[in-house]
Amino acid sequence: MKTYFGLITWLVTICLCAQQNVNYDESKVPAYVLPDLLQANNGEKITSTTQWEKQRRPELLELFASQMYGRTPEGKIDVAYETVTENPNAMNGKATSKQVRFIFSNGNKKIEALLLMYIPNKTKGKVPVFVGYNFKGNHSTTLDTTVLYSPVFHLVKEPDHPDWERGNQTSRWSYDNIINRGYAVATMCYHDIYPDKPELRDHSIVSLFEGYDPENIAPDEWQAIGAWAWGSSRIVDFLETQERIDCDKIAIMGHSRQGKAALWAGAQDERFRIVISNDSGCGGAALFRRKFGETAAIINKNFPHWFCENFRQYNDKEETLPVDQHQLIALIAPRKVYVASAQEDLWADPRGEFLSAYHAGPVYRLYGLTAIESDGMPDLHKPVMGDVGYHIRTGKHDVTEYDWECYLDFADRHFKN
Ligand code: GTR
Repeated sequence: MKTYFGLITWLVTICLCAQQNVNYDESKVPAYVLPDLLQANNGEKITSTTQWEKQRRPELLELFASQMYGRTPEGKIDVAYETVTENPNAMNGKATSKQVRFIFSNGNKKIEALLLMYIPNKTKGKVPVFVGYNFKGNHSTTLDTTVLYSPVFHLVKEPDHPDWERGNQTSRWSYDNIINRGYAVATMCYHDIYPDKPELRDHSIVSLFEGYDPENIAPDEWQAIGAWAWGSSRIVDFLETQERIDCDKIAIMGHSRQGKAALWAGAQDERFRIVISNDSGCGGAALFRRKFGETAAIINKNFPHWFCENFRQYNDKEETLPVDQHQLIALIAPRKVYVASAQEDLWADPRGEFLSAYHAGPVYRLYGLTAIESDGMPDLHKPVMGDVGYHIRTGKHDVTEYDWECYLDFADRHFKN
């Protein structure tokens, strides 16, 4: 069954690429000039971290908000937490599990989400934590039968799709390894925050905010990626209430569309001390100007509910974007950032993902931190781990045990010294 679905996904991707004229040829990458990280809009050179923080960083945040991901509303909505289960003997006694219902409300309407946490028992006191969304429900990340289904399961589940079955995404969540190495983990199904279909916007948390009008969307209004980023910050708000969690050591890990959201969350919310992008590709770590693999036009067509409307004006005109993705990565400085690619994941443009991490370097150097030194890609399975990290592994678009090993090593380096 799984192989059958794998084959279908592969065929669909091939057909989409053929239809959409996708470039996979490095020699056809156009010559491009990246927008300058360290030159302010008024032409001034940025030479200090103060100037970066006061002048250039806010300018770039504004551009990403108004031109790409949409603006995160400043208003707040109420969030209540209800602990649904707590088990001190989860994972054969190695961990304490917790399931917590988040109830978002604006007074008239409520939306619920479900957080699943595992906290190591062996380590006493506060522990660092990985935050990350799962794609198919908390129950898909583990065989633990006490783990509940996502509140929007009935709305988003593809009928008979094996990935939605209990435990079918366990390979993407190295819970054993994470717990053994002394980290907690907190995950939520991303559909709980914004069910990933344009027609389900009314079921998203976006619909709770003041001014929400499904018939009238402002060109810079936030969409799904903005909402997912917002939701991960709400997970952090909750973690701040948890006595076992070390809130100075929060990492966020996002895969693919969630890698895009993780980078945007990390750019906006400085409580994320490590930001990890796993195969995030177009609209995530990959440089738009390379036009390699998925492009702005393709992503806006296939996922019209991910980016703000303003972003559509850059379809087939990436060179006119006032930003590129190295600047998104630089917004995370001086906090740590890690970008990962997979060799066969050409759709996500591994080289473009690497180059973004590389070109974020000038801002890390401004802080006296270690950036990626060379624009030559590291060999397969040879991670680079300074303050900016990168690896490329063999295989497909996925999150693997190997990826987690690297993220844990990177976190050890920055959280345990
Ligand atoms: C693809 C999309 C990518 C990536 C991926 C995923 O279909 O084109 O941008 O986000 O989905 O999230 O798995």
